[in-house]
Amino acid sequence: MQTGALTDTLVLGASMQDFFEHGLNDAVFGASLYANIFLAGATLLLLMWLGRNVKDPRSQLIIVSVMGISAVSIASYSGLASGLTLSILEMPEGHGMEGATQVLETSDGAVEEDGTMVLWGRYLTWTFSTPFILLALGLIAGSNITKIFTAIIFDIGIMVTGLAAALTTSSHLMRWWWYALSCVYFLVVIYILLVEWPEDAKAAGTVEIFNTLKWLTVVTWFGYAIFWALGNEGLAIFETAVVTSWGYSALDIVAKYALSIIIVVWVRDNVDIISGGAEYGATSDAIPADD
Ligand code: RET
Repeated sequence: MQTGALTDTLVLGASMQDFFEHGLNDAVFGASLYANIFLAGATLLLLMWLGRNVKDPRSQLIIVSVMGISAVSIASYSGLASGLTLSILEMPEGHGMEGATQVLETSDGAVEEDGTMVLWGRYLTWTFSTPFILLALGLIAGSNITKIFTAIIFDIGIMVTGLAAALTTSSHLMRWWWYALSCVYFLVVIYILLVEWPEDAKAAGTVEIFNTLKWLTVVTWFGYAIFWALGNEGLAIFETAVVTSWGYSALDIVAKYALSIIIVVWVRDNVDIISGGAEYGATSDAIPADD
């Protein structure tokens, strides 16, 4: 914390350095971040190694896409660990964390701040990582560009409105309004995953692997939505940022790293299915003229 004649008399928010030190000094909280930096890095290297001999461009696109998930994840968790993308926010009237305080373990000792800790960098970076998941799933399902684009656009909508829900401190109702909006976008993505893409995957001959990936994705993605609602940003059933943070970190392990490894192992062994068919992934039945 900064000290000095003027600043001593002001109520200061926690500094970026305080958050950084808290991540180092609170082992349980810090582990939820640092473990994921390590896991994302290790997954990225493993995926590079697993996919090293794949030459088919369409299969490579799927592999590059899932590598993008871990690459974004490293940046995401680095943002949180460095103290750049988290804040202590005072929740509005009626919220379960109204009037809460948060203790940060800094190197100068414990510092108590009014508010609850919000790791908003997660929602920001999910905006960039989750489209990679959907691109890979859409390509595996052999879907067309229209459906893939629709899924990705609504997915970005989920994350941006989720970020708004997390950061709104003016009104309790408005927080849940953002949450509801995010859920509407979420249902569009779930519809594509559960109804549209399984049909496409049947035609593409990838229905078996697609179904595995689909359930892994749908179940974990519902987990994120439920965790937000129960955590310190929502109903505050889990009151501390540590439980909320670990919840998301644990979900990430399945939704990102396990999913990526399953995808690359499958693609590597099924390049012929992925690249098969002249109309594969086309948006219409039209066949380009060969003149
Ligand atoms: C929020 C809160 C608002 C309502 C909904 C949410 C859904 C989040 C999801 C997150 C998935 C994240 C993944 C990250 C991997 O990098 C934003 C929590 C519906 C589905 C898979």
